[in-house]
Amino acid sequence: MSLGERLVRVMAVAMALAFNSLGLANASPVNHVVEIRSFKFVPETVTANPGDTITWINRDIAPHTASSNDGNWDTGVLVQNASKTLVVEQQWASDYICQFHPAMKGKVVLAD
Ligand SMILES: [Cu+2]
Repeated sequence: MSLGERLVRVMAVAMALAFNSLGLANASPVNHVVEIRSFKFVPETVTANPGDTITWINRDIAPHTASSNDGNWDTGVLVQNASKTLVVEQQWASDYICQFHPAMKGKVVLAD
């Protein structure tokens, strides 16, 4: 994990704690799993709260990415059976694609 990623993660946790202390969020962070199979994101749509994590796992032989259309987040290249976990942030609501196969589409929706 790079220093930047570490910082983002620490800030996300700090924000989640701040929201919790204000009573704005009552749920514990959830890890959502998206499998990439046969050139599809499964499930295609993830509904998450800031502070939750999403793990993408590539089950295909071909390499894939999960890359937000607005450029806010990116898993980087996932080779076969590789996974990447990212912490969901407030500005994450976005469609996303695989950079190698732009016909592959997914979506992150914020719960609130
Ligand atoms: Cu792909």
